[in-house]
Amino acid sequence: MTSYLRTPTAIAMDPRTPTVMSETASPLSMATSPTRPGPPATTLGCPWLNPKSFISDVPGTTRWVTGHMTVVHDPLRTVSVLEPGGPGGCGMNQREAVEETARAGRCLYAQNGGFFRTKNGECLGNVVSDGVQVRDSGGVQNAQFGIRRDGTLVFGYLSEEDVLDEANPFVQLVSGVVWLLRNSQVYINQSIEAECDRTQDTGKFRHFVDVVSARTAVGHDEEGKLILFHIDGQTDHRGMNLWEVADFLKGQGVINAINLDGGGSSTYVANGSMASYPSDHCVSDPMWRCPRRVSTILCVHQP
Ligand code: NDG
Repeated sequence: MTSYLRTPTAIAMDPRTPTVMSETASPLSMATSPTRPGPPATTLGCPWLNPKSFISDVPGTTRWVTGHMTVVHDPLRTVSVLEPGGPGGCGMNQREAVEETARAGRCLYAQNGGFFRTKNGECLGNVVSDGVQVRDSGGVQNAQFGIRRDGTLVFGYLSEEDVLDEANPFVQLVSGVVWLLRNSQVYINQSIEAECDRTQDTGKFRHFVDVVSARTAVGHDEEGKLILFHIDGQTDHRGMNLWEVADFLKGQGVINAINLDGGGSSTYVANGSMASYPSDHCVSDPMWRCPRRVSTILCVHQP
């Protein structure tokens, strides 16, 4: 179903919440410095960042999942949506391994982000990267995650006017498919009704939701901290369906969350190295698994 939004219903997390440290950064200055200066990426002395790994059983099943949750205290200054391979990557329909894009962006931690057209690599949805509007979905309704110039975290559905707002513009914006949690409630059935399922290629919308697979998501907790989430899997065999992801995140105190690109695209990079187990078979020898070249990534970097 392709749907276009009439009334915006996104949830905004006000940055004035005391625990959110947000300093307004100029999108212009961010736009002009795509590569961050300074020493090689390291997590030493980053009290604003808390990466965790887990091996958890999925309630009610015999399945175990492995993954990562990365908690970021100051997302306005430390989280960027990056185009594949660097600025201009979406315009060239480029796809790149998360490790490569993360290296160029000097990311401490990174995971894959938005969906792409599998036939030609086209980035899908809205993309705003470090203050630069790269791509506009033209009002197609899918779950969004964005950060506005004043540090407000935005989750949910956006009208075209919202996306283009100039008073408090988005400095980062990426589109997923399925608003997993809305105000602490599972919002999957409503998402199936409301969203454009042509953004994903896993099959019918319901199958995309119900199948176990590797998954990637982003959300926030009640203090306004950003939560990056990733699990390993293999479509139909291992991982979680979206109901299980939503329950897991809810159990971790996540208030709003959206589902990002998953399956073979699910990748987590820590300190420059891939820390996830990809599900795509390598072309050279299918015995081995190879990271997929993907579209945008979410990058956690030094302020
Ligand atoms: C992954 C997605 C698929 C999407 C493709 C390209 C899952 C389970 O990447 O839907 O079309 O973005 O999220 N699979 O294979």
